[in-house]
Amino acid sequence: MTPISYRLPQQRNLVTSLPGPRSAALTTRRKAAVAAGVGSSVPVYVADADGGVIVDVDGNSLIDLGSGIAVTSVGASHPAVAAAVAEQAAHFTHTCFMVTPYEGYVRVAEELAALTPGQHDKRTVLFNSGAEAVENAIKVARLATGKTAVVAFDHAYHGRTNLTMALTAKSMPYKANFGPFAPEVYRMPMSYPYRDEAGLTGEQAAQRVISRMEAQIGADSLAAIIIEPVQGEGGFIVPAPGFLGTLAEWARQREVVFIADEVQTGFARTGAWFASEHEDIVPDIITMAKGIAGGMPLAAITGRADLLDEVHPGGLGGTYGGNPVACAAALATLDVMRELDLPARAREIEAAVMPKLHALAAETGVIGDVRGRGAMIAIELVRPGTSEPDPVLTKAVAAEALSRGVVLLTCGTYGNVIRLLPPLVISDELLADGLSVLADVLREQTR
Ligand code: PLZ
Repeated sequence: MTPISYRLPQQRNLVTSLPGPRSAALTTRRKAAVAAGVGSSVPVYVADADGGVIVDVDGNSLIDLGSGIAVTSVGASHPAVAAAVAEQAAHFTHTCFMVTPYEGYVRVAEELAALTPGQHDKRTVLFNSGAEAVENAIKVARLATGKTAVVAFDHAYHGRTNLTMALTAKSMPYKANFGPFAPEVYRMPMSYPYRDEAGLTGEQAAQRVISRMEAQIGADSLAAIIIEPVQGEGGFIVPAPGFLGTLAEWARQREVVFIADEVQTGFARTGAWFASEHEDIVPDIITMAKGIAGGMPLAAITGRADLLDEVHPGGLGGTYGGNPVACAAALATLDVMRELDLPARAREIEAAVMPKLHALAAETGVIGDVRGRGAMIAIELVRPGTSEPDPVLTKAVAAEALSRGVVLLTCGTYGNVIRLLPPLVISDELLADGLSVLADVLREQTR
């Protein structure tokens, strides 16, 4: 990787036990002021963050292996992003693109047309969150096709708004008691190589979906298929090769809009600009957010011009969508990603991490599967000698790693997946230290 200069020392350093007294005091205040429904995986409060470290209000330096859920790929305070934000904020923070437009929005749209897969004519709309991007991709697909049904998959995560809750698979905590949900959403079996019957190919897994779609919905009623090319919250599930391509081809022939939800996988995370590229998929519409703007809230849909331009003027938008400060941050972030060749850096991280996790699997016997792409890597924890999920061990490992100064996120339908999503600018040394803590903890917990 091109050498990076960091503002904060890139070291794990604990000066109190966790949470320290200042974090504990904030937790008390929080309980009296913030709704209980908002959780935090880690009970320490942040004072600063840079590169691969998070410094808490008690002065502890933690290794960040989560990037705020795959957001801060260029770090949480990259100087180029911070400067672009300050510069734009000094001029105007908002005018509303639907009232008085500005160039930053147009430039982001031009960038996304060039970066996303496919050479076709494309159009873009900007939003504030991944869920909002997903909602709007479905709106466009329905209007453009004149059809209503939408297919989503087992283990899918697409957001917390009403339509995206309907698309999301997991009940607890995302959906339970929040219904009724939006209608015309159909759920299909995902390709999940670790848990599918042995030898099931991607094409066969796709045929299983296709025959169900034809029997239960019919292509004449189906507006869109939405899928994460590597599933995120559901457990970093990488479908078998050929699964995505077979579905995309079936959709293309039947005028079903193929939507790739790349909110978590996009922007260099998986070792390519977009995960669709690993399978040579050219989605009709791509949803994006998270990594796009170095931590500022921005989301987008980019897709076929003929689909997006079907929508009547005024049919898409929102007060803050494509906020000028967020657009400035995105333009700076994309420059940094190119300058540092972060897709290549994600592949380097994969090459450094995968062998260590495979060795740990052989040693401990509780890792049923090691999977992922680029710097989106996971281990699925199971009871020894079985494929039975072990969510208790998973939770214990994340908690113990935190107490030693490593922020590790979990995920998965069964709560038994530890996922690694380090900032792509993390140093080799810090990444190695974080992994050695994970290894130590897992060895101790399974002894
Ligand atoms: N699509 C593929 O991963 C967000 C959400 C965590 P928003 N994932 C993290 C949580 O518990 O809320 C996500 C995603 C994919 C859509 C979304 C939604 O993006 O920006 O959180 O709305």
